[in-house]
Amino acid sequence: MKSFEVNFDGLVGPTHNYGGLSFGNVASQSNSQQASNPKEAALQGLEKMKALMDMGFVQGVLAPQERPDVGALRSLGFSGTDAQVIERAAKESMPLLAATCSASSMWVANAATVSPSADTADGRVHFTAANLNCKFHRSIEHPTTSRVLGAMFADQQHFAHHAALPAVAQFGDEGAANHTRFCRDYGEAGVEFFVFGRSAFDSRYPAPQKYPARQTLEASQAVARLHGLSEEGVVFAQQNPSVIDQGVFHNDVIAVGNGELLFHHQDAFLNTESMLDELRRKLAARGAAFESISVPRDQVSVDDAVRSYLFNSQLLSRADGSMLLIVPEECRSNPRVWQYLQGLTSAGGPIREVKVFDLKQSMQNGGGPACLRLRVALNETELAAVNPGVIMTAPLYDTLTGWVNKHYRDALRESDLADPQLLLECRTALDELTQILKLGSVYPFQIN
Ligand code: SUG
Repeated sequence: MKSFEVNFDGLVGPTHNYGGLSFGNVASQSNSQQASNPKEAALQGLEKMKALMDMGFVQGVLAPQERPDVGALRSLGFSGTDAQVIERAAKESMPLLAATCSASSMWVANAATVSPSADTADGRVHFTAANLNCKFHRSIEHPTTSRVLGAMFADQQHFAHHAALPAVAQFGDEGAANHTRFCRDYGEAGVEFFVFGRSAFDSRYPAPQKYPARQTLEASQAVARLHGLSEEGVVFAQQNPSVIDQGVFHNDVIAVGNGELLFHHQDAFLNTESMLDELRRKLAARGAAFESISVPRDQVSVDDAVRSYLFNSQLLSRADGSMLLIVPEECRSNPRVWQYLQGLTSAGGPIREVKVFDLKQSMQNGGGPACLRLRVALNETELAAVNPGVIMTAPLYDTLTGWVNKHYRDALRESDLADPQLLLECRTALDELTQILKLGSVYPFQIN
């Protein structure tokens, strides 16, 4: 049976703004308080989705969330009408209002961890929503994420959904951003690679000193158990704590994998050689020939990797067996990274072509091409069971660009977040979107 990797991209929400909310994420911190352009952000994302669809990849779309999150503000003691809740939060605690306005659900690589049916004990595709509990603005995403994923992958014969892990730092889970799957073919059993930043219970694992390690070993192990993965089908590896301290807040900022290939920075991991050996051995047992490309620090420094987002790229398999790398514009404007990429594609290795996309609006908050997509490997039967409303087509692209142009503002500053009209605009837009994507009622304002 044919199988595919489907990329579900997060649609940028109408409140996209630069709140400076993510300590440890260099871009988020350095662009704090700049004016954002939500319309441009959403259109840039849609353009990438359309381009991949036009290249022949199956492309899906994942809906944004209702913001400001009035329910979250109420849970923190702000009361009155929705407009009063927003007004009081703006007056008493702008940081809380900014957090509840973040459009951060667009980085759907953090929405969930997904294991394809070929890897799981019960032969279903498993999803665990990420608790994202390292940052308040992200910790409020998972209830709606679960409802949206449930509406997209509703068929229980093929899809199993798990609630987010307990919301404590010991089980900090950032979803697919710290998870990669290797395989010979998407439909065959593969090896799932979980990368963690620290251990919650075992002090033998070193931890970063300056910035938080968002993912724990214990969270990754729990997800692997929930998904029914076998011992031979998983590898756990620790991120190098010193790169976390240089701004690598997720593994997908320093490594990307696809098929039988891991493309990573020389300094990405601890105990790199033994980890690569384990991957090689476990993949060989699956009939796959694992390969890795290590980018040397003297060609591309960790700082260049963080600034350019070289590794936050999409590594895609083409019909002829070669691979394509989708990178952000920031890679072309960095001379060392661009030179490295020229060498890479002409070296006769698996990566033959690089395509560049302008995703500046998202990049300024630390979200590159890989952050914007959730990968779901599906066979033909499973793909047919996905809600067809969320699969990108030329007419859907036209409808969504029209929808963005109709509802989104082209400038948003912190002071605009206090405008109660923004909530109404968001609700009106999302109500229409649930009809476009045929999701049913997934948002708090629709359910209450
Ligand atoms: O969690 N930025 C996100 C970026 C997530 C990137 N995702 C992956 N690497 N997969 C984060 O740090 C910034 C929001 C702000 O500052 O307004 C933010 O949440």
